[in-house]
Amino acid sequence: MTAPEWKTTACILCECNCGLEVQLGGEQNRHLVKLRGDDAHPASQGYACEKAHRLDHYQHGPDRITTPLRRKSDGTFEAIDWPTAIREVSARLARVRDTHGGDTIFYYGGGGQGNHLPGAYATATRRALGSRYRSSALAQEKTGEFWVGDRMMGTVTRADFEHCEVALFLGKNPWHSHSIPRARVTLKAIARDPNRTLIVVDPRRTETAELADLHLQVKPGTDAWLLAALVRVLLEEGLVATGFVAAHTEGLDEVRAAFEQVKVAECCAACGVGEALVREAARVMAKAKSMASFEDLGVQMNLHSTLVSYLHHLLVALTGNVGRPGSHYVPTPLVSLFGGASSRKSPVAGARIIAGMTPCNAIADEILTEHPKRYRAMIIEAANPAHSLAESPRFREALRALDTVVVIDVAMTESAREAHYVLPASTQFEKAEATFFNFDFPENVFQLRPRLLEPLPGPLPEAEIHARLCEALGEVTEADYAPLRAAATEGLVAYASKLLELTMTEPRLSAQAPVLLYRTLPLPEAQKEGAVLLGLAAKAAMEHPEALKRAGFGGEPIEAATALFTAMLEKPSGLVFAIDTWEDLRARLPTIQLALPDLLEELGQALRAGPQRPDAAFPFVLSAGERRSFTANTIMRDAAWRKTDGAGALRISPDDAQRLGVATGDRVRVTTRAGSREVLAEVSETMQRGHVSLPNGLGTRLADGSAPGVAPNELTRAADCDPWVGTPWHKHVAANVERVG
Ligand SMILES: Nc1nc2c(c(=O)[nH]1)N[C@H]1C(S)=C(S)[C@@H](COP(=O)(O)OP(=O)(O)OC[C@H]3O[C@@H](n4cnc5c(=O)[nH]c(N)nc54)[C@H](O)[C@@H]3O)O[C@H]1N2
Ligand SMILES: Nc1nc2c(c(=O)[nH]1)N[C@H]1C(S)=C(S)[C@@H](COP(=O)(O)OP(=O)(O)OC[C@H]3O[C@@H](n4cnc5c(=O)[nH]c(N)nc54)[C@H](O)[C@@H]3O)O[C@H]1N2
Ligand code: SF4
Ligand SMILES: [Mo]
Repeated sequence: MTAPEWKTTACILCECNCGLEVQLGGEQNRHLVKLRGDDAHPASQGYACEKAHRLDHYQHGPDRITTPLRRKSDGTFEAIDWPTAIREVSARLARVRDTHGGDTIFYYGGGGQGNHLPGAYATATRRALGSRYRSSALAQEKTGEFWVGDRMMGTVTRADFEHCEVALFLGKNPWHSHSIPRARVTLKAIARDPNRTLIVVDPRRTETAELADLHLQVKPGTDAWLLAALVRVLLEEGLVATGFVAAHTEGLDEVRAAFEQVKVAECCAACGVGEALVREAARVMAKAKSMASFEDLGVQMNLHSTLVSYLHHLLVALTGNVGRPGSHYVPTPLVSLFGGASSRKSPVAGARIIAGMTPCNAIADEILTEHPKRYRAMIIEAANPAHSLAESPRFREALRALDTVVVIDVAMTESAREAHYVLPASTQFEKAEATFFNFDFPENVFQLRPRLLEPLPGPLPEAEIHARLCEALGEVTEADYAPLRAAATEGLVAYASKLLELTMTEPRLSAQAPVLLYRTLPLPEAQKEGAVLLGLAAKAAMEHPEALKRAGFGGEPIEAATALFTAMLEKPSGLVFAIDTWEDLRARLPTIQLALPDLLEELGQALRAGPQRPDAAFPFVLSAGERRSFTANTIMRDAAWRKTDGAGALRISPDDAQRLGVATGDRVRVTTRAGSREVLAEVSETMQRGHVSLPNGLGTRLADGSAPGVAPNELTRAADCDPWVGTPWHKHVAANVERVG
């Protein structure tokens, strides 16, 4: 017997989307039986972590839905056929649009960690409905960083950990959460090299902290004090990169003046890190040839999160770590997911819209009101906000108050259970898919993964669902397709020219470009859903001609776009689509604005008030949603996929455990101002006293009614969020812990 062939795909469990090779087998040859990292993937280069090997639990999840569902008046669901589903969903949404305005139809999601084509197709449906407000998980994690980055340097940066001398992780545990290519290889290389320094800021002794040269083990929620001290040391000890600061920034004097009030010793006492260690860290950062840093959920979902983002940006700018190898850069995106501030506000709560997104924590407020412009309908696609957003009970209540909720998902999720209609999607291995998390530099990578498996008869790819919805809404017809089908017979360039001509002259067709492409561009079956990429490649060719040209896609935009698109089809393991240079990046850098007066004001207030003191009734700080070896948001719903920590234990320090009389495996009750849950305890040396931690992605309800672990947002409150951008304080929830029984 010959061995089964290795097929190309990618992992879908975190933003790295490592390239994979898979052997199929098992029943009907539909199981992913052997998986390995794909050496030909230009970014991951053969790397994959332990989670990827268990992807068959996603493909064969126990909650898979295979037919459209409609809610009955008694709350249960009935199966309906696709023509009925499309007719009723489009009619109900059109009625909401015609009665209350398309701006009351809210769109949530568009992609998880590895599937971003649905969001691209959904733009056609959104525009057909006149929908104007949307959001996604990014608006509960990254919008503070976007807002600060945009105001300081007009953009968001990423960093070059592969070549940095100093690596700084702020509220991030990349050993488990990754987010940088080949994370463990890179971390070990930095740790091993005596000339490089790994600095970790985390209250827990994480796997990454264990490797670190300097672990700044802050008290939970006090990063603002630590960062203020670090910046102050730079200013006080003359460690500012004066050449860079003079050439590329303005506002140093205001920053200096504001930092007069920062007392290093007091800040160190406030955050619980020794002053000598803080000074050493500041000196190491300042003296290094380069520093790469990454702030993540430990600070972005925590007290003073936007202020911390600002102080972090100051640290980077004052040490001159933008635009040189090993430091921060601005990747050339194929499709930008980032964006900055605008003057737009959400219609009811008046919340700041950043990168086009309503803050997640404000969504329920936008619905649970009598305001005439409240959201009336919601389309939820490839996301599970009833589980992932703060204060799940209130979010469920908001969904129940809507006229129409449509969920497009592969599984019967917590969100799907609240829907009026559930539309089943093909899995990410049953259609072509792609990630827009493309952040590499100077060579940036893109992969259009062909489908691995024949689609099941019931579910449809999102491209097909949106095309059918737009057709049912009357936005696009066979007559619109005809000229494109004709042009396609003359080749890709003729086709692209025709598409450009049609979409430039008619706004309706411009809005429907994804559907036009999907319906008329002839592609191999296994890559069919990639059609929209021709349009996105054209946009990239117009916006970044130089970077694309360096990667071999030069010429007129149409030529460049068609060449790039052809290469995507020909290279299933991914390709370099853009090449930048550090010189070019430096030349394009705008003047960095060091002084943000509103945030300097918040710094002053924080320093005067001191860190939050615990409430006697809730003496613990709960971090609700830690990334562990076997967590992957709610993409994996099969409890059996977890090789370890199946129960999703609460981690607690040995001191606290002893005081409460708790041992590993005992049941404890965690109570917050929002709710109370029982869970198993794990006594862990990694935790400091007063800090407890629950994993993310647990507590999903399975078909048999069981729900191992705790759904973290049963314990959080929507009002507990950042005053500027509304990001939640999930890592800092006041809690009590008691022994059960
Ligand atoms: N295994 C796995 N990997 C994932 C995911 C997954 O579900 N599972 N999800 C992906 C996604 S969507 C994201 S956004 C990333 C998130 O990646 P991370 O941000 O790295 O993940 P977390 O574990 O949520 O939080 C990071 C750290 O913050 C620390 N922390 C808690 N409180 C504080 C504090 O007060 N100060 C500081 N400095 N740190 C604090 C925690 O101890 C924790 O180690 O992970 C991605 N990767
Ligand atoms: N308390 C607390 N809450 C948190 C966090 C935390 O740390 N603590 N972390 C937050 C963060 S950073 C994030 S990113 C969010 C993640 O939360 P969400 O953005 O809501 O997304 P996921 O849990 O990743 O769910 C992805 C959904 O996509 C579905 N899906 C998978 N493949 C496909 C497909 O091909 N098509 C379609 N249509 N659907 C598909 C899955 O079944 C699942 O329902 O959670 C956030 N919530
Ligand atoms: S979980 Fe992330 S790091 Fe691990 S294999 Fe998948 S994409 Fe790569
Ligand atoms: Mo995330």
